Amino acid sequence: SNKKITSALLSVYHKEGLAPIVESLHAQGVKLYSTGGTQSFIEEMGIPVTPVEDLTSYPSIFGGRVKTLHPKIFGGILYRRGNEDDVKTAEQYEIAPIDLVVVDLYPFEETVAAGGSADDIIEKIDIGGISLIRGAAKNFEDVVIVSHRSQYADLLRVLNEHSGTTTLELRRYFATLAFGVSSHYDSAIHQWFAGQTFPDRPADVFNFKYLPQNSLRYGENPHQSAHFYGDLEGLFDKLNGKELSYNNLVDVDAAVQLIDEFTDTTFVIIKHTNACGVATAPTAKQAYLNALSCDPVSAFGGVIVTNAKVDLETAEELNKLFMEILIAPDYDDAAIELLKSKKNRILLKRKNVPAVKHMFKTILNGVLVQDKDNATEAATEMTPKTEKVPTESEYKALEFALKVCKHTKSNTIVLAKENQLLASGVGQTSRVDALKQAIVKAAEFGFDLNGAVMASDAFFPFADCVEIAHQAGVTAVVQPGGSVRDQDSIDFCNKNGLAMVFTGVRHFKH
Ligand code: 93A
Repeated sequence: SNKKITSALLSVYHKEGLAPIVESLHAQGVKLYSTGGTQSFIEEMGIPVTPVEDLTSYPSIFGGRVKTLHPKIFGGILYRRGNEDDVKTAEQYEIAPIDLVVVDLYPFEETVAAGGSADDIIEKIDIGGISLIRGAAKNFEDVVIVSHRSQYADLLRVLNEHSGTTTLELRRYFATLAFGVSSHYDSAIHQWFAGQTFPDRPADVFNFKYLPQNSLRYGENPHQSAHFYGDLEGLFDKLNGKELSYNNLVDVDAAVQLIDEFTDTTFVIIKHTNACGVATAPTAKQAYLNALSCDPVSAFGGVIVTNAKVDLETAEELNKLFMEILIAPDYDDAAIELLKSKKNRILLKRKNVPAVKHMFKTILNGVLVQDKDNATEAATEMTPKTEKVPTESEYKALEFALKVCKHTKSNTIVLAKENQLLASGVGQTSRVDALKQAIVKAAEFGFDLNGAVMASDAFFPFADCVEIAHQAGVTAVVQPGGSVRDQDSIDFCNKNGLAMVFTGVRHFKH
């Protein structure tokens, strides 16, 4: 099944890198065919070449739209050299074999990226080239297909080190690359058309599968293999540390989403996608220390994110904690030096690039797509439902609590004060359990809940949550409202002097 290349069709858009291939083919005595521009390029090198027009007896017509689409060309590529009938037919119609096809397609994606007009873009839909690629790849038994200029180096090795002889295995390898090229090319065309035809469909539904594929060492657990489709380098500069794992990436996403809720100097500590520490303070160091104090046990091995530049005094505190990842918009030089002292510690410097606008989740035999939860309710969007109205400080605390609540797994209850998360109950099957968990945690880490506020991701179907919260010292509550029994909770608050506001916006996170 070893085959020596005796003839080649070259039809390439970008001519760079082609000269050494032409020289080498010529030196091996390979007969060359080519299309107009490629033909001129070869002729300028002083090397003989047969124009495809001589094979087809047709000129290039319709502005080049039809140049290679002809049985003499496709027959020469596709006939089975080992099939008697095919060989006879080839003789009968004087179809010469083409053993090597080198194509570099019209630059469709580049034209879209450069903001070309629709006419311009459509003209860049390659027909003949893609057909040459498909045909030659299909007949990998007999034909070598080089489908992109990035494969020239591979081809040169075949020519120079193996005198143009290929194994079946190698031809199959080139065919595999070729179908990758053709499917990518057609996907890009589909993506562009879909964007024009269905302008309201989320663009990243079409886009995400075109993102670079990164192999991960493993998935959520070591026995699961995994990939990340995305452009991490576009989002972060990695200044230090090991490779990000699947779970790291999931936590980085959670961290970034939560920190983006805050404008004042804030630190967030994430553990398994939930916040176990959040605090806003006048200085970065204070914000970090307050966030850490929320639950220093959970913070161990966590992912930390801040919206402030990390200075040396903050780095000195951070350096005492074992953490997986630190994300910041910037670092002082001295801070980075110190933090680099642990070689596995991942230090990310965040770039100011927006992430995708939609969320995907596989379920059953399909994918759910939804907008991200971009709603954040300010105090002005909170409607008091009780006789007592929250104080200014309570309103600030309610806003703070709600931001954290929104980014915590349901069912969730968040207890907070003005600038600090005190405790939360996360991912519970009942909201009462979430509240009880939060109260126990707050006590464990020494927080007095008197005067604290409570946020709930969804409405209270019974008065039990406000009752338990009141016993723990909570004085103000924010919830979406909307239960048929809202009045039960309102009545309890009125009787016991709590303030409660409704937002009308639910923040489930499953
Ligand atoms: O317009 S096409 O789809 N019609 C064709 O028959 C055809 N054959 C090759 N474009 C066609 N090609 C493409 O022309 C190749 O894929 C390559 O990108 C380009 C090379 O043209 P030239 O050699 O004239 O520069």
